Amino acid sequence: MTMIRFVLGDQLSRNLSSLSDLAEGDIVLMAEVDDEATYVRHHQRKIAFLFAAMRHFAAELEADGVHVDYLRLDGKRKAASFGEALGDAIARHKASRVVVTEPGEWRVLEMMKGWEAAFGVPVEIRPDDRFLCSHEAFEAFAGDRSSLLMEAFYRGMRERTGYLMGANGKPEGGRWNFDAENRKPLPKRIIVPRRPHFEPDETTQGVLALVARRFGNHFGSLADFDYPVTRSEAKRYLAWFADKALPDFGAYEDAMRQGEPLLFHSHLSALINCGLLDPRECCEAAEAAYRAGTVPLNAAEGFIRQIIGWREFVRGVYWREMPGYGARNALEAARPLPDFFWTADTDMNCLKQSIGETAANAYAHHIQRLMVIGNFCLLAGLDPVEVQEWYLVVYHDAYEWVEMPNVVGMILYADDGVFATKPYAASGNYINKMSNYCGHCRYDVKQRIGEDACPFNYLYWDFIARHRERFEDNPRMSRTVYTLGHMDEAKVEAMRGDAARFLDALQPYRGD
Ligand code: FAD
Ligand code: DLZ
Ligand code: SF4
Repeated sequence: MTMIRFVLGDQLSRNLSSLSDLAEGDIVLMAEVDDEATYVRHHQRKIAFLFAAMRHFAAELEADGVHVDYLRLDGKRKAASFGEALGDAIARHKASRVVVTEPGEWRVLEMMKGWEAAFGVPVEIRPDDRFLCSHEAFEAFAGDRSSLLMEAFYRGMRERTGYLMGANGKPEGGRWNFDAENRKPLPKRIIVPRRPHFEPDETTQGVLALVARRFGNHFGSLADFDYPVTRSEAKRYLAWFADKALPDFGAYEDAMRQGEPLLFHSHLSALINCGLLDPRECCEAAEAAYRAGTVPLNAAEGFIRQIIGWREFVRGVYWREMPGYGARNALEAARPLPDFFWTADTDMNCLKQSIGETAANAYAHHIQRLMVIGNFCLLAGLDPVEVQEWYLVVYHDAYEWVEMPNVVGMILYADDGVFATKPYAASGNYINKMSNYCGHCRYDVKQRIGEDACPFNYLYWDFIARHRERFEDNPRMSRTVYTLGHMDEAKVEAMRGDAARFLDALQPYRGD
């Protein structure tokens, strides 16, 4: 009666539901498979991070006496896909039962559902209880509503978890949300804390060489890889964040600065999403720092909201709206992704910096993803399917459950407002207020028309004009539509002419 417990690359948690009753004689199967690295051509750094984390996780299980059957991409025994890895392992070990934890993507869940019939053994798919909100709890929250508010969901999560709750059942500090104290531009003189480095050990170096060899033609760079790849490194990084960066996380959460890709952000998403950190322990570290008086409430609350609020919420939206969510295109956007998304070769400095940092680090922080790159995708009317693939490829924390709602719902409004009350559209003014990018740009953020005008300005008004009918009755957009209606007609014509010329000149990407 051999049992196989198949653990995927984003399930590297000892408290995983599929490992909860691990017994002697059981086999833990893990597999580096070509299909997962290439069904979209993931950033080299993302593949390296995940393979290094998988190999270390397997080694730690083995050190604890667990029998791990680990297939390396460059090993003697290998498999091209999850199905092949499992089928071969069932035959090899004469296994009579398989246990898995549900995956983070619909595509993989569909595969899993076919395994029982394909391999003739029972396959038990267990819930992923590393998330704090189960599918059932999310359904109970969402009911049959056609639009969902994250803030309402978040309040429920605060009550359920007890995080930052006062003894009287009221939220700590008397308010649920302290964003009024956040969203500040960065003062000129502020010291950004230096990050700890995690030197690649022999295992990680082996993975880096493998990825360079096999996926060297994928997007991005492997240079100076120093991200945590083990549970203990991840815990050290969390402790460093809670101590050194979290105190200023809230205030400067929306700020951007050239040459500072991380500022006060946690840089923990990839570690949480692959299972090396538990979302609960991240919230508990933030709350403990607040209770100890080393972190202000606006910072601790803002951070906890991102995790038990946004992170859990978008996961709920993904599973509720699938299948079919990825095909939504309410604004009928169809323009191909321009080549500079893969090269960072553009005169628009904010995009050049944000995409360049994405290539270097497989990371950009939320405001770069949302208000620079995402804003451009929205205003330029880029094809939602191409935009989704780009975001899934380039970020080391990207899995469909989290990437898709952020792209389809948050940046593109392609779902017609399942959870965004209005599109996150902004002109250059916003970027100028929150960053120093414009000071280094060939365009002039103050101009709306002409050769030197910031493209975000004319693209913004062109977007409003294109979608005026859809948005004129939206209470959060009607003032903007009204302003457009009262602008000088010749000015609007000129901006729309500039927008058309700019968009026509965009070159789609043509190959490697
Ligand atoms: P911090 O700024 O330190 O925030 C703390 C944590 O909150 C993050 O680690 C993350 O776990 C969570 N979080 C914050 N915002 C969100 C959000 N909107 N959705 C889900 N979790 C959130 N996040 C991913 O983990 N994977 C993705 O593929 C991804 N794609 C995105 C695509 C777009 C278009 C946008 C606008 C956002 C996307 N995000 C994604 C959300 C967010 O940008 C990243 O989680 C964040 O930038 C990661 O950096 P950090 O760990 O430093 O986050
Ligand atoms: C992202 C990824 C990559 C690149 N490679 C592997 C792999 O070789 N083996 C593996 O188990 N998981 C990998 N992953 C993560 C999976 O794509 C992820 O588990 C599914 O998308 C479900 O979320
Ligand atoms: Fe970006 Fe416009 Fe500023 Fe240039 S001027 S950095 S394009 S917002």
